[in-house]
Amino acid sequence: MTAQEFARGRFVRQANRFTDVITADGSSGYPAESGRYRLFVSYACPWAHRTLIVRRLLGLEDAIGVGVVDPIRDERGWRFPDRDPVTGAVFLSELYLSSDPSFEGRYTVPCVWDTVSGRLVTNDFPAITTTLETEFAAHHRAGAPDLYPVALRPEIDELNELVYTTVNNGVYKAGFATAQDAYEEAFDALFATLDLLEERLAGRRYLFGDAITEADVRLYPTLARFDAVYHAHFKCNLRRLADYPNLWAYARDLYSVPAFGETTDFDHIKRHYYVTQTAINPSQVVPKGPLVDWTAPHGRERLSQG
Ligand SMILES: N[C@@H](CCC(=O)N[C@@H](CS)C(=O)NCC(=O)O)C(=O)O
Repeated sequence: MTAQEFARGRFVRQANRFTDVITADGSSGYPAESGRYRLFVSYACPWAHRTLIVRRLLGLEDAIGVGVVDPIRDERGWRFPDRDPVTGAVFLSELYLSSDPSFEGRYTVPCVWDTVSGRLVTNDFPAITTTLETEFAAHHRAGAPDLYPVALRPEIDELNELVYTTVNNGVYKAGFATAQDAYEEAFDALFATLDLLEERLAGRRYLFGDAITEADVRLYPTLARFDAVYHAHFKCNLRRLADYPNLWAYARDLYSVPAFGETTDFDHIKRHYYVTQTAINPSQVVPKGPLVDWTAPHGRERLSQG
């Protein structure tokens, strides 16, 4: 983590460097063709987790290949367990630096590689899921859900903004704060939003009613990591996810959907955070708990009207 990422004890996320866009009509120079792009992810990373969920929900597995990095990262950045078979890279940094030799930021997942031009197209994580949802529509499986319905976009975007600021990134702001006031501010905002979401989910199965949307895709990765990592490692310990009846049942409901459950790897998640983030866990010891049953019945079918 570089020094400029902290401002008075506050964690500040770096700007995304690669922001080219893939379009259905190819007008950007990157047409949404099947088999052309490769998505690089870590199962540990919540931002990458979103992209895996959406790829699976929409049936884009054949259209977009995936390369998974090792969960443990050292100062050289993400590493592939074996040489990536498509690009030949051992470290993700090779792909960043061959795309832009002057790149000086962190080599982050998720990112998308274009096999035709042989360069990174984007590491702009909020844009990756919506690109899969909109520009890749021609490649969706038959009967794929509409995760980003046009009529709901303003409301979804608004909720996503709150969830990003206070929950998805809020846990990082709490965990990486090096000043008491910065930590407490992030902590208070995080639990205020969780309280709000707990209430919202009392009467609706998903955040926007009976159907899963982009809003659920963005909230879930943080919930999946909450009790296993954020509660202890990031000091987000006012309550556990398991202490919120609706949010906890909602998270298990989503987990029961293969696109969510089968992309959730608690081993990668725990080892990554506790072993890699040595500034806040110098011993690199990985906790054994918590004992959580993600497959317990969630009982939320009753909230669906259909
Ligand atoms: N691209 C964003 C979000 C993605 C992100 O933070 N990914 C993390 C993993 S969760 C990463 O790849 N970090 C690599 C590093 O810090 O070296 C960022 O740069 O902050």
